[in-house]
Amino acid sequence: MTTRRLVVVTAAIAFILFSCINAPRDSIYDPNNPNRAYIVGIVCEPDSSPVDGAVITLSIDEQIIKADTTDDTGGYEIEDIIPDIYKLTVESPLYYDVWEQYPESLWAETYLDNYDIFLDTYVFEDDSIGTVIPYAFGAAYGSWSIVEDNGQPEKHSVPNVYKGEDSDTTEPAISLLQQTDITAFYFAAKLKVLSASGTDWQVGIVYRFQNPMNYYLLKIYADSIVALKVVDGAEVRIQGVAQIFSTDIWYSLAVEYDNTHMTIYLNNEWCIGATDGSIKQGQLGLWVSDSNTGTAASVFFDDVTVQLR
Ligand SMILES: [Ca+2]
Repeated sequence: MTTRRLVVVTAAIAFILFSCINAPRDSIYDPNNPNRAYIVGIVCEPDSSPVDGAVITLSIDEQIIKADTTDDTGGYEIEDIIPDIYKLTVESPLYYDVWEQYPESLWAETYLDNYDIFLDTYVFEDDSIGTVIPYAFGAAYGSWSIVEDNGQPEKHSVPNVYKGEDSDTTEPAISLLQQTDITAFYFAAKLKVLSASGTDWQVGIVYRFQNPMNYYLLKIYADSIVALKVVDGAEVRIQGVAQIFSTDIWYSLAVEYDNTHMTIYLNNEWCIGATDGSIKQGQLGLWVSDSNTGTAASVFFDDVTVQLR
């Protein structure tokens, strides 16, 4: 082999070796890839207003790898992320349950510029006992207050719950979330009727509430679940299903509503689908009624979820 040929062969081998050694740096899975992922975004409430002081964490197997805290504009930024699959969580010191996203693949060259996160569940943990109108709520008819309930912790966020009570024979008790003019949404709440209630208890959630005489209502009785609307003070049944409900048990009610179609879920399972768009928009809220003389309906509500569409 001539010297020149030896040099060429050596150079070729060196090039191949060099290429092999460096090849992984072009891989999105390589921790040495210089183009590491980042996430930038805003943490918001359901109405898009910013959440200050929310903590965003990236973790693997429950170990926190990176974290950031939102500023008063709700903004956060996590950079220089080692390529991997993460669990992304957001926790706010006030009012909300933990938000979680898993898996989130953050390989190199993953640039997430508008990763906005909506916290959507009101848990009442930061509203003091006795509060009549808790955070995010705006007005209440009848008797409402924040109380403690430490029972069945796996069924709801403890200890605080929002108690509604109706003891008169005329108007139901209604507490409304602050935001008005909501048309399309997902709205859910957990509720438990206390066994001290009379036999005529009726409880539920209201939506597109315009005034105490006009709104939609999803309510449960001891033996059925019914979607209806209240028009000029009179109930108009839309659709219902026979179902046994007991006191002292937590149930989850939810309504998903686009312009005209409502889908109703009981304990996170499809229950009723119906089309009705005569009331176009309004507030969301909680509802309790007992129309018998001498008895009252008492209900705990918790984990109220609002997602605007
Ligand atoms: Ca709670």
